[in-house]
Amino acid sequence: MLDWKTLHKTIDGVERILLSTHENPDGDGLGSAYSMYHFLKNKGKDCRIIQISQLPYEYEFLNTDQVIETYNPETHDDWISQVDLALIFDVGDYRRMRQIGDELASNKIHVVNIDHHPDLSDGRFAENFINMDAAATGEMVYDFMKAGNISMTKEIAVGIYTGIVTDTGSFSYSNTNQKCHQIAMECIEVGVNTSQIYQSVYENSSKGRVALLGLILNQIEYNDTGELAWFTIDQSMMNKANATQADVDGFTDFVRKIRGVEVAVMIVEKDNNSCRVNFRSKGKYVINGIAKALGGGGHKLAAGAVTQGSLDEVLPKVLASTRASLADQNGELK
Ligand SMILES: [Mn+2]
Repeated sequence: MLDWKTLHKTIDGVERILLSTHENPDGDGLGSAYSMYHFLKNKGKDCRIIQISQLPYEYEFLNTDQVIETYNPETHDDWISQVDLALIFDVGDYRRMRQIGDELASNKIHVVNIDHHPDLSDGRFAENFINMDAAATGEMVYDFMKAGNISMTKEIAVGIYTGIVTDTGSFSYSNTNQKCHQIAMECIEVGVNTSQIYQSVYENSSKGRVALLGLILNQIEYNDTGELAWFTIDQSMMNKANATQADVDGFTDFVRKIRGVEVAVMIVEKDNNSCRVNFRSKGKYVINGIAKALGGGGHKLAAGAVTQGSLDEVLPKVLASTRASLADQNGELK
């Protein structure tokens, strides 16, 4: 059990608090920050959610009163330099805060990590609250509220519910457990509109996203056994579909749905010298070791990395290490 009471005490002793999450934020990081924001506002704290990326459209429903800000050095650095505390959600790696992390470090701010991923940035956080058994960071925020006897408000519940529903794929992935459903029940009791959140997150695809999906569907490749499926997205496809980096989120989950596919891999060309790689597994194979070897990390069945090199360089490297890992786990010769 994590010592959430200590965190409550830390918060009670300070005034100005920054909340943040990783670049390309998802429902868990944003929802967790949103819950905590409302808890802290209710306590009269001076707090802001500032994150590095453009807010994905499907999470605009969390942006009531424009509480989720995209980092801008000119308007934020002064405020950030004077915070007493920073609470970072779901980040996995300190570096995934980008310039916000640099600002916090150069101002020697006390930075607390709240996450269900292992921390890949050893020692960068002043304090770590890590629970790798939690289905979502939102579940940890729930535990934090319970430990402080905080009653759920609708706003706190909306954030927690969003974190859990997105990280469990709407209560479908193997990390879904009884507690997820129990928390969901509590959220519904205080008025969370679950179908509205579902529609915002899952029935809100941009036309660019659908056009890009159309381009990849004919390009999925498989290994001999059909257990491994992969596809790539280069810059020309992004341009043709008029898609953004955020539009590719979820494509790997989509390919994992194919019958017989155990592991799905997506490689997206970010620029001429770096690629984003995502791995999803149905459960037969653990894939975060492959992601870690590429400089990333994540969960056993959902992981990723941003790795140096052009798409032409990265693709064979990723396929070789994935094939080798699958063969190892199958006990076969490479
Ligand atoms: Mn998460």
